[in-house]
Amino acid sequence: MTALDVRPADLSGDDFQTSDVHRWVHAVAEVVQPERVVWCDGSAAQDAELTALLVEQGTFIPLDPVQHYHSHLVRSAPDDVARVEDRTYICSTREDDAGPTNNWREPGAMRAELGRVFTGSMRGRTMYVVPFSMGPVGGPMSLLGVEITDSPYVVVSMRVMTRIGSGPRALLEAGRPWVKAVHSLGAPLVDDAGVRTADVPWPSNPTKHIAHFPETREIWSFGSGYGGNALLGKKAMALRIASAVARDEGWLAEHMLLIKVTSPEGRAHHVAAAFPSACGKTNLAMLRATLPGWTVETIGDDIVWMRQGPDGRLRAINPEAGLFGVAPGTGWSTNPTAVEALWGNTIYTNVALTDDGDVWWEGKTDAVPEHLVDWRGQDWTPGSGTPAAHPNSRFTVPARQVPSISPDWDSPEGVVLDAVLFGGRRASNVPLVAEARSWEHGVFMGATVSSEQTAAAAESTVGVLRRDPFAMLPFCGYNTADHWAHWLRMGQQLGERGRPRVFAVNWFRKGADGRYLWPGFGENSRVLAWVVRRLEGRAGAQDAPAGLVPLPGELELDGLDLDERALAELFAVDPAAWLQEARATEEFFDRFGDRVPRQLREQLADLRARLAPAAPAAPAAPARTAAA
Ligand code: GTP
Ligand code: SPV
Ligand code: MN
Repeated sequence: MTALDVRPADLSGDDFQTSDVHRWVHAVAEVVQPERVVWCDGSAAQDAELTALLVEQGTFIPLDPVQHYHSHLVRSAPDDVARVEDRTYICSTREDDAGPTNNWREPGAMRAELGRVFTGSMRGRTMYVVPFSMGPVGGPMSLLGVEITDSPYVVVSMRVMTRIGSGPRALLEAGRPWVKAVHSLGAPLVDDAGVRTADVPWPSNPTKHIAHFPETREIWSFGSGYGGNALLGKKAMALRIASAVARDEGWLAEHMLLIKVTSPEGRAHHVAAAFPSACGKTNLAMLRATLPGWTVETIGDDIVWMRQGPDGRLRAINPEAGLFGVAPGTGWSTNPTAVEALWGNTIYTNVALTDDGDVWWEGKTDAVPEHLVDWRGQDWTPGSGTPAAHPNSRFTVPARQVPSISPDWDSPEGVVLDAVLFGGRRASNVPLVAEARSWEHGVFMGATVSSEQTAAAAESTVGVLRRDPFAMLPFCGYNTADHWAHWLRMGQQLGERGRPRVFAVNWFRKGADGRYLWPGFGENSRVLAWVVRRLEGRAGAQDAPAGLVPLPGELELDGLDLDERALAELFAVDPAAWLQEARATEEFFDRFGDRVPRQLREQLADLRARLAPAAPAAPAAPARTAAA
């Protein structure tokens, strides 16, 4: 058997520039042996056909059409509910180029293994060919891809999440560069003996491989139909492959949201923020400001591509066209904008079904329904003792349905980026907000992001603190220490005038009673307002170990029910805990050996010096009322 011999000679090596999509599709089909091949044109008619097929085979449960226009519920297999980080590989030629935080596989060995599992993997199924664009079709910052998949659920989801069909197809056939992505559920309907088996609503395979070849810009995903494992335009291409392309070409592909913040004076600023999975990107992206006069518009909620523009400033786009948002915790009281976006054309995965054909998840409403069918299809009552919706249940919805979407959200040239925020779930230590003292300090802030784990990864231990540099731990397609060096280089390339200012934020600090100190959600507008005032040179700051924190009175807290003690705790510095954190950072850096940029070691030394007993005492917490 030939191990994945599907790279025609003219497509190998660095030469992904010349495309021969038809030859490639033909070559893949020879390996996976589908019953038929269907090219996806992105049309509403084809979408309707696939939707009808999904309903017919029991994958899609149609929701009540009055409450939910053209919307469906899907229940995945119970063992296929999140990204599988321990089955996700970076297959660079050199192990060092994947680095210690990625699973590395030697490309030849991986191809042999993939050849084994992909051979005949689509027998009895339809092979769909989905040409797509990440970013507006033909835009200067966009990239093309082709996903081959045997999952109609993936096709209809890709139609929401990316721009698919004849537009991208015309461009790649005209010879534009493109990324190759092959996805198979690994559940052929016809076995080696030619015997046919019945299909199931959510086919998958207990063995999963999500393999990336950054050097040939290829993705091979086997065995899972879920989210980032299967919608290959998203994490696989727009982050893992794109980050490696961006390193080579001098731009950035990051796990960030992107918003436009407008001050009461009508001045607009663009802010990107990197938070780990299920740590509040979608919520901040759709924030409804509680602070009078401020507005936030949505541009993106998960991925941002950034490039230096002709004017020298950093420009940013959201390469996606839809949202694959965490359902639990998204409700009228926390994120009404997201709830409004879900008026129709929505695919819900692993949420609960109400008795009247509506969907429900923990946190959607304060009142808990008396009876539900849970995400596994079983009867559920409030006394069941298990969540009705899976903690990583998601909604898939077109970005244009978000009421707060910015008119610039799909501008091909992107928006000028003014600030970058880094954050995570941190019950202790990390203050509500701090500005970086320099670009190098900002990169240090990004490199030292850590966060209590969420259900977004299948094998995560929820709540355990883990290092998640730049919120890219599972998404960086190359050595993470090289990613830090790349950010330092980008700062040089952009210069003082071109680069955004950098801040660290933390909405998740807890008091001794275990409750969040900061109300979060819409109230985060108060932090955004301080960030914007800093950009405008209108807000003061004082030095603290974490960075520059608001001067007393400069964080606008009027109308907020936050007591003095909570405010002090939000900015409190425990030098012993910080020194321990510095030790942990050193150990983390040591994993990367001499690839850690000198500037980051210097930042760590500087942090330690600031924490040393001889250093001046920690600054006063921002006071409640404005300093006269
Ligand atoms: P991915 O799509 O996985 O990359 O994640 P995301 O960062 O977009 O996650 P999302 O915004 O959907 O995060 C959802 C979770 O964060 C929910 O449990 C929310 O309740 C919680 N959350 C979001 N914003 C806040 C906040 O300001 N404060 C608190 N305490 N929780 C928040
Ligand atoms: C994440 O886990 O960060 C997501 C969801 O955005 S997935 O696309 O499944 O990776
Ligand atoms: Mn994400």
